[in-house]
Amino acid sequence: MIDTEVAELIGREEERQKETITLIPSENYASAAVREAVGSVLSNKYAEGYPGRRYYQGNGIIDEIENLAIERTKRLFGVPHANVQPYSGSPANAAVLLALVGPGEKVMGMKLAAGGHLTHGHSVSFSGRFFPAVQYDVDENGLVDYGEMEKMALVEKPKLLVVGATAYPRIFDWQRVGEIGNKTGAYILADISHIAGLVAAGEHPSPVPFVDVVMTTTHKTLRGPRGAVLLVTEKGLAKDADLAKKIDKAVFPGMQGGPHENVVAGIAMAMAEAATPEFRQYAKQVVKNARELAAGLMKLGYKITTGGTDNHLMLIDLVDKGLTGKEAAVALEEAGIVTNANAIPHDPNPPLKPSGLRVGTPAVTTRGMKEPEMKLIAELMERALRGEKEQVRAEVKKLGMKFPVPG
Ligand code: DSN
Repeated sequence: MIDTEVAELIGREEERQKETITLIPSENYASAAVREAVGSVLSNKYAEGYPGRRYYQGNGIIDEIENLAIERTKRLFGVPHANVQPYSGSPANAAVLLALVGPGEKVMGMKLAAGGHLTHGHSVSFSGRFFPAVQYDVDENGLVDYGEMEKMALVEKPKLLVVGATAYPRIFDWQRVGEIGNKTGAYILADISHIAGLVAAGEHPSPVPFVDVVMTTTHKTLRGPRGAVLLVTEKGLAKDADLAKKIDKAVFPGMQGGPHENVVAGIAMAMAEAATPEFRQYAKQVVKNARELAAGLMKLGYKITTGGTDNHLMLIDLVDKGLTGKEAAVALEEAGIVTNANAIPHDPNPPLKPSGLRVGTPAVTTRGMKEPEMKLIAELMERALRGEKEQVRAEVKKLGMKFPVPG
C-alpha cells in the first residue's frame, strides 16, 4: 500500500524543518545513518530481557547490537555499566525511582519553574504523586544554591537527590553535589539529558566521578535517536554493589516490556559519532554559538537570566518587554524562528503564561552556523518581535537554504 496521506505530511514537515530555524534547545538533527537504523527491520523484533537472557528466540543478532550500544556508551562516558533500553527520559527516570526509592521514601529535585523536570518530583508527575517529594529552587540570580540544596537534603533526608535540568544555562558543580550525597547518604541521580553531548565532548564537566547514576536522553545535544540510557558509576557500585542489577531490573521488567532495538541500534551509532573529533568540534561550537547569541540579544536590549550562558541554551526574560513567552514564541514562529515559551526563575506569571523564552543552539550548529549567523539570528528575532514578520520569514528561509538540514 502506498499511503500518500502520511507521505505528504512527512514531506511537509521536512519542508518546515528546512525553511525554519530551530532554536528549541532539546531538538537536533539525527544523522541519516541514525535515522536509517531507527527505520530498519530491527523494529520487527521482540527482545524482552537482556543480551544472552532473552524471553524470545531469534535474538542472536539483536544481542550483538545491544552489546555494541552498551560498550560504546560505557566507553564514551567512562562508566562500568550502561542500560540502553529506556524508551525515553521520563521512563528512564521512573525506572531509577522504582529501583532506588521505596514506598514512603523521599525524592528531592529541582523545581520545574527553576529549570528542573516534571519527573524530578513535580506534583503533577508520578514522581511527585506517588513519592513524597521536596523541591529546591534557584537563588535570586537564577543560580543553583548548593548551600541551600545541602541544608534541605540534611533536613529532608531524601533517598534520592536528582540534579539536572531542562532550562538551566550554567555549569553544574558535580563535585559539590557529590559531597552532598556523601554527607546525606542520598543516592544521586544526574539528569544530563540536555548537556550529554557537551559532557561527552568535554565541554561541560562530567558528573560520572561524583554521582551514583546518570540518565540522559540520546536525542538532544547528543544528536542520536529519541531514546535514553542509564549509566551506573564506579562510585554508585562502591556505595551499592547491587546498583546495576537494581537499575536493570527496574527498566525491565519493572517499567518496560520489549526494548526498541531499532532505537538501540541508532544509539550505538550516535555513541560512535559522539566519540569523533568532528563531534567534539561541534560541541565546542554549540557553546560558542550560545554565548554569541546571548551576547547579541543582550546588546539588543534583551534580558538573559543569570546574565548569559555556559552551555547550549539561554532563557530570555521578557517581563520588561510587556510580552509573555507564548506571545513571543508565536510571533517568532510566524517569522520562521521556532522556540518555546518557558518559565523564568521566580516567574511573576503563572505556568500557563510564562514570562520567558527558551532558546538554544544545538540544531543551528548542526546546520553549520557559526558566530556571524548567531549575530544575524539575534537581529532577526528582534525584528520579528517588533512585528516585521514577513520580511524576516523570507530572510530565515534564505538562511536555511544556505545552511541545509543534514541528511
Ligand atoms: N521536552 C524536554 C525539553 O524540551 O527539555 C524535556 O522533557
